[in-house]
Amino acid sequence: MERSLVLVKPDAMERGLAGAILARLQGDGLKLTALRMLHMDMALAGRHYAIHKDKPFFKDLVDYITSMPIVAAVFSGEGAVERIRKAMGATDPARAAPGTIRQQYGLDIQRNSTHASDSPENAEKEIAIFFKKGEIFE
Ligand code: 3AN
Repeated sequence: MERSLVLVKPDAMERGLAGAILARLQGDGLKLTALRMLHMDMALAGRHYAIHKDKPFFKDLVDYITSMPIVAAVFSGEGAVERIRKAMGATDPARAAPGTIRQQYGLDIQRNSTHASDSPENAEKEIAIFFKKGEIFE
């Protein structure tokens, strides 16, 4: 079964939206198969955002994602990666389609409430950063 890593980011945690975001994805028929609350440190953030390490916004992004505890989850289902990215909407909440999570909750391109894996291959890499095998319940 296809899997995706979902993060509820600091702006959403601060506003008490973790439950609403997880419930929304469960309501879309995706199965919650792992869940964890953690405070990401610089090393973990650097691994998770490795592809952005040369971008001008990298430092801000790492400072932001390490600013408070977040929720990490694995969702499983057929076509999970694409379905979750659709439910979340565009990276920039201002451009996210009506009814999407980022359109509803996102504040700006950095404080966009959620992260989701962008391909099944990256999902497996990202899941391995946050969860051990025994912590995922298919
Ligand atoms: P997505 O999260 O939609 O896959 P990515 O992977 O392009 O988007 O970007 C990862 C994260 O980096 C975004 N969620 C956002 O928080 C941040 N980000 C992306 N582009 C910018 C930008 N131009 N300025 C500030 N932050 C950005």
